[in-house]
Amino acid sequence: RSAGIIGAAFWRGQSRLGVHEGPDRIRSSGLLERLKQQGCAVKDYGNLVFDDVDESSVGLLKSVAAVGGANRRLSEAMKAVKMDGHTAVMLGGDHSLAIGSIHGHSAAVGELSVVWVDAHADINTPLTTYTGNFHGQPMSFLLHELHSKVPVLPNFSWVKPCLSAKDLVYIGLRDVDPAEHYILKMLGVKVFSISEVDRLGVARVMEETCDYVTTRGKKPVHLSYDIDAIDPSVTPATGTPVVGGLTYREGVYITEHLSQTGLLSAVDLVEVNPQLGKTEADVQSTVNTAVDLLLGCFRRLREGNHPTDYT
Ligand code: DIR
Ligand code: MN
Ligand code: MN
Ligand code: MN
Repeated sequence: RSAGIIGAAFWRGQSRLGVHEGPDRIRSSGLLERLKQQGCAVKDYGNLVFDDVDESSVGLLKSVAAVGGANRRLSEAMKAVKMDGHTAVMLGGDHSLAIGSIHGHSAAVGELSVVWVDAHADINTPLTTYTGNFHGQPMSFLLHELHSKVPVLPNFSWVKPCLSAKDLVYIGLRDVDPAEHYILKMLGVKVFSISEVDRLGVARVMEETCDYVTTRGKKPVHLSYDIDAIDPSVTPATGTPVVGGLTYREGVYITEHLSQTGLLSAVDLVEVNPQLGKTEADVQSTVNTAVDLLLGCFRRLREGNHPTDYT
């Protein structure tokens, strides 16, 4: 078991400065060392270098060509990391990067299941968005079912839908736009909103998530984790915090449980914005939680581990 880490210091999928500092802050909090300590081989592919492209808007849509171009690069990098045989880790950056991450993952391994942990559904199309931010839209580019709803955009012609709505599970939703809610219902997407976490408990939610995923064919799992899924009292340093989120323990449990299935093939950890903490303690709490979520993805158990647990 090995981790292949890609930094994607990209922020133009949303408007708040600082989210590009995520990858380096997460690294400097000891992610690589701690993965190695827990017996995981690590290869750091460094931070991607993105072309300087035209940052102009198309209608309401912000930085269209930049988002398309950055994701193209990420898709190629992700594919290469999977071809090298690692469990891929994409450190964002904003959540628009899931376009390239999931696209590249699927290009390497074929059909995927996606578990999307977020306060938001990020399933607006370029026509339903009212913010114009691409971090609220990545899923619309990835789903076969929404292909006909997505217009042609500069630097996006390389994106081919690679995911079926039945292979997507959401956990933690609590801020869903009306059009997004309509899309989720229309496509029959499996959603465990934060209310379901309240009602069922996180253990049952994860059992049902894994049952759902395994009955659909045990495809490799892509976990896309937006740090704003966690309650802002724990992870305040993020661009669009929403009250009433997952506890630290629920958040880590999700990663522990998925890791134990042996199906986890790639992870995104996005939307950590070190410039948005009011204090250094806010930033550290956010970054440390991000690190703990990633350690959980690589077989760390809070009860403790010993070397054979990791193999
Ligand atoms: C909103 C907010 N639904 C949008 N989305 C966020 O911009 O489309 N996603 N914050 O992470
Ligand atoms: Mn998100
Ligand atoms: Mn979010
Ligand atoms: Mn198709």
